[in-house]
Amino acid sequence: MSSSTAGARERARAEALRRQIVYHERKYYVDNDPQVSDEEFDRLVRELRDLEARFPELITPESPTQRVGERPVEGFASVVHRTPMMSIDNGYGEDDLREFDERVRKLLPGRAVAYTAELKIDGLGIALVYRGGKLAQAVTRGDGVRGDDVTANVRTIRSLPLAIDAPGEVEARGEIYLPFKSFQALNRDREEAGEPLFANTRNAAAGSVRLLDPRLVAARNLRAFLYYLFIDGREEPTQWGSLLELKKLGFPTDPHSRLCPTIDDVLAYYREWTAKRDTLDFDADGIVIKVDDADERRDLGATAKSPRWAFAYKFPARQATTRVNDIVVQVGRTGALTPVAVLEPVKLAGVTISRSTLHNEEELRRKDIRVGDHVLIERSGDVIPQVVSVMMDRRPRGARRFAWPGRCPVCGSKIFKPEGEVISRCENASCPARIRESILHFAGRRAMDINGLGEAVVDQLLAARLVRSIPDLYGLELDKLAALDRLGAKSAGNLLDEIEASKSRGLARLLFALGIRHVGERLAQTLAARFGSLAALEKAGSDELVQVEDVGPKVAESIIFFFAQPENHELIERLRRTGVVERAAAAADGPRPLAGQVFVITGTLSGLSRDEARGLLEARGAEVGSSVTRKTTALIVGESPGSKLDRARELGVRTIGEKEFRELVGREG
Ligand code: 3B8
Repeated sequence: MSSSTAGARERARAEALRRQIVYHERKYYVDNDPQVSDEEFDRLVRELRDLEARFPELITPESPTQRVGERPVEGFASVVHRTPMMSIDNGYGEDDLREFDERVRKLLPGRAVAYTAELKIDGLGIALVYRGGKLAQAVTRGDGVRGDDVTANVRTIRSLPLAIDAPGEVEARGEIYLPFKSFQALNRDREEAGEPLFANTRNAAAGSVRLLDPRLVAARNLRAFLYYLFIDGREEPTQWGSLLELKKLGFPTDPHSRLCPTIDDVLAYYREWTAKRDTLDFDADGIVIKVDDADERRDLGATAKSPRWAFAYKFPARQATTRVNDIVVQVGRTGALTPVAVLEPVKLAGVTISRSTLHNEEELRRKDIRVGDHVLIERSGDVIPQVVSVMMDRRPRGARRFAWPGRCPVCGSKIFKPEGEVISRCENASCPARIRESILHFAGRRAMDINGLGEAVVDQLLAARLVRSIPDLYGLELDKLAALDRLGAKSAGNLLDEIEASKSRGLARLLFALGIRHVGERLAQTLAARFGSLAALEKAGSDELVQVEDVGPKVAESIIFFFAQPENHELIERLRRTGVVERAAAAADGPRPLAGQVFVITGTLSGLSRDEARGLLEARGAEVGSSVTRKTTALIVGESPGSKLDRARELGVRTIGEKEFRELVGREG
């Protein structure tokens, strides 16, 4: 490495890059209006990193490359808040809200009190302190008086500015949360890794902020909304003004907040969001209303616990009580044993619930759930229903404690629970339950995507002994298949076509479909790109594997272990003989009919997530951008399109509907 020092040119370039990156981060996270594709953005970051690597003297603590610390922290120091972070009084009924309004107006005679209505984000309260325009400290709410200094972790949240354009002492307060999608991805990864799942987004956000390694926090996609601002100890004249000022300073604020001149407007807001809460990509558990005027707020003051000028009006809890009819143990693809409560069916937020996972043996014991118990269940967001608690006063006399099995309930093999882990596993690789789940995983949408091979068909194939393991799928014959219940000649033919087509889905999907522990969808893509063939990956040693981004010693070991198992070796050999392995590798660099075209997606597509749509396009060589530019080939428009549609019209970019999109990627709806 040369030991030259940065000249004026490099210094200016680094500054320009920093300014651009910060600008784009802000457009993306704060204004919800990205200006460049992820690729273009990454290019800027890469250039800055390279420049800073060559000239370390150019690095500043506020550089966007300096969000993530290199080392784990030892723990979190306890910090006293400059002013206490109080909690808000809350209620559930319309009467509670009206009562709040009457109380407020009685205390402020002659005033026409206006309110700001905000969504109540179900996250983790945080206070950010900036001094001289730089993020100095981030402290959790804690008990309201003192919290934990989590600055190193909060710095990794890319939606929060490390520097703001305000020289004095600024304190901004708000809520850190985890979007649903990131929450689900996190739980999927944890499931694959055999780690316990987070019950809801709040626990996941809180758990993430308290990780000791900022590098792990950075990977969690935490977000934040700010709602409270002091500048040099002073507030803006109104709450609405605070929100505007926060945004002006570059802080993310919830775009759904509304200024409400009367309590009836607040009620309308509440009703609207009670109905629409499931359309949000984060979890909100109610609304918060605040007296808008700062003088009025000062006059109202606070009780010992809560301000008199704010009120949290919770959405109706998505809770219900029902009876536990049975407790069973399910065996997953990896052999993990999961206790499940079989419930007396009950309606909860429009969905009939008849089962609820109890996660693991420890959880079952901790909550002391017994067959015959009445339990309180809850659904938060679109998360699977959870048993919150047992209603002890309703426990029947004969309530039966569940005896944890000593052997696999399906195949009777020994079960194994590693020291220090909470999950026990069936170790028998040919356990029928494990085979069933492996086939379902293999055929799944995100894996080999064999349409029509769902639970009912797989169960029939196994029962009829037409399939005993994954490779058998590729030897199925039409007449035998058509003879199965409820599978006529036509659907049997379609299924065979799908199975045949699955051979060419590409190496990444095949790698994911194999169900190697710790190899999720994303890592499968990385590995496929890096190794290009299954044979090359099979031969890779630990040293070579850990060179790959996102592969640590634990993951490398798991990959090597997988290929070392004789039964996996045989599985792959058999897949090779059917042509799956070669065709998957060939498809990885197969035809790219959409190469050179750039698509952008807006709105929701029916029965297809954005990631899936993106996958379909990218698999055909197209690029998927995050914002409409002159280079965009076409904008794909789903239900409730956003501002990208306006932008496309402005630029005269072609728009296509869902039907046309499906034709484009050769996917019938
Ligand atoms: C005063 C105002 C506590 C809160 C507040 O989305 C106070 O305003 C508070 F003492 O906890 N979770 C919000 C949220 C939370 C609070 C708030 N505003 N939007 C939230």
